[in-house]
Amino acid sequence: MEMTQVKKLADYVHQAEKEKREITKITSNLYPSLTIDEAYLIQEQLILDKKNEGLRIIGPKMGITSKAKMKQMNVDNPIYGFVFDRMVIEEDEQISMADYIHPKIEPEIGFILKKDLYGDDITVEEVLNATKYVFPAVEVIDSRYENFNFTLPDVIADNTSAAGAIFGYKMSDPNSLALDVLGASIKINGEVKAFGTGAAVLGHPAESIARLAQMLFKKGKAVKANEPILTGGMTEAIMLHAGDLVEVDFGQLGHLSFSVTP
Ligand code: 0L1
Ligand code: MG
Repeated sequence: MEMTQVKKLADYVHQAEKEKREITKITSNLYPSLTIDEAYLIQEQLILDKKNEGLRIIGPKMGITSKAKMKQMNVDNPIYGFVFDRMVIEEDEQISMADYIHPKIEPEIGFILKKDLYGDDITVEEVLNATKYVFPAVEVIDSRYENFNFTLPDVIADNTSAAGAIFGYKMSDPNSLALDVLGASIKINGEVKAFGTGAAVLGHPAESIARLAQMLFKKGKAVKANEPILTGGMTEAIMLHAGDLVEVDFGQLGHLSFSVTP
């Protein structure tokens, strides 16, 4: 793919994100043959463009980490993107629908490493030994594509729908909790909308970090210490609406709640 095309497509999704407007997926007409490698080139250009506008990466996020989602998209591997500073929502803030196109939320287990992880054969045990803290988190995803309708390369180019993140303040020792059997529920206006466990994330959320290390290793990069990492949704993503009071309960890991304004 020509660099001019990479830049054009990065700008296509970037403008849609800034203007909070839906676009047709890249593979519909603009570039039907888009491959995964080309999609990551577009994502890298998008990241560069955001940095040139003064935004800063806070940490990586994993996507398509559940068997159900992989089956739905007919893929075997998860994908990654990045959370930027402007996407971070403080624990006690409200979420405004006006900041998004059609936001959905996912409960996720966040990790902070105490040392970089670099390699393509890192084990769950090695990830846990390298982990400083785990914490409750909620990711806001807001695909820039109409009706969340995309192929895998489309969503990679769109920075894996990254749009917002609430990082809970409560930090836990990763070895004090069984992260695969830990549950998370989403209640909206008092009604349970979704429930899942850490095992929904590639069998164990630490495996998600191992897979992130594997993918970054191919690019000569490490999973960095001291950055919050979103490991992937423990439940299906739930659509937000103005007026929602959202309560996300992660049991021993903690609890997050927020309201949604127009
Ligand atoms: O974080 C995620 O798992 C979402 C990845 C992109 C898929 C989507 O937007 O539903
Ligand atoms: Mg997610």
